[in-house]
Amino acid sequence: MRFIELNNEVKMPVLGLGTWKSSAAEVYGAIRWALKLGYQHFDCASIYNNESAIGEALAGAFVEDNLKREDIFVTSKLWNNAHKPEDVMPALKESLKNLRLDYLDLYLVHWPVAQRKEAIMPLEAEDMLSLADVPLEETWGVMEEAYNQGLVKAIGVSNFGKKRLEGFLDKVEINPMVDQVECHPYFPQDELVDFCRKNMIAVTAYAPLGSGSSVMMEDEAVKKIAKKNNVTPAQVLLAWGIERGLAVIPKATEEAHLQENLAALNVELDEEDMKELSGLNKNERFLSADVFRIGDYQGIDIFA
Ligand code: 1BO
Repeated sequence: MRFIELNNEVKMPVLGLGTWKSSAAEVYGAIRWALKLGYQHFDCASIYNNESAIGEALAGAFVEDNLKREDIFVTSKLWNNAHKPEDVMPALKESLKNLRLDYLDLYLVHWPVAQRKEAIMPLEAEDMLSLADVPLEETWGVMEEAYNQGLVKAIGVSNFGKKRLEGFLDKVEINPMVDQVECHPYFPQDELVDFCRKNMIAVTAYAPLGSGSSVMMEDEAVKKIAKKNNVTPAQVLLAWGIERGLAVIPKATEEAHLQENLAALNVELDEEDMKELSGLNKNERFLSADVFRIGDYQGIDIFA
């Protein structure tokens, strides 16, 4: 495995298993297979609604496969309805309980938006709470407490753009160690990646294969580079992210896909391949944040 060293010297494996949209039934088998294949990094979140099944799979592997806690890197994320300072610690503890762990390797603020506690997904304007009422730095203050208490080995954010990060760094005591954002050749986020590099914030790329869309894998340029290197289009897309110094967390549930994605660690793209892939930029996201664009968040650039 290859690692990215975070700004507090914690080592994050560059390739992890994404678990968003994996059902509880699917994710149990996926985690057990992934561990056998050599995956060490698991990207989870309370909103994915499958942390209990992941916890069961990890617990099984600790007992049956002699897995050691220190050999895996587990991320979870604070959901938007638990941003109020008094709700952060209980939400973290709930994830720890479901994952059956006594610490997380990384805990992220999932989105820079806040919702009412009762509103798991926002349905109406009143479900969204403005950031003036629930400031991100106050949420972060409790993330810092969790870090200082050793409940999490690293803390970070997700879906924070450059402008938001710039303002945030001025206000917080402990800088985020990671920003997890959508990133792939169609949406390379050069400016943000560059800013994070300069500020020692590691970037994890979600949706590195296109979040369920096959359009990037069917891109003629990607297919050509795959053929030239005798690898698959998915491996090209993942290797592109890794070569840029990012961590990538593709979702997979089937053994063949888990294996294919992991083997991207052995793919070496040359400068010409990298350049051609970077040239595919369409400034196009697969994931919009439209569901949150109601109430106070109407007309706001959530990804700023
Ligand atoms: C709603 C969850 C988005 C991916 O983490």
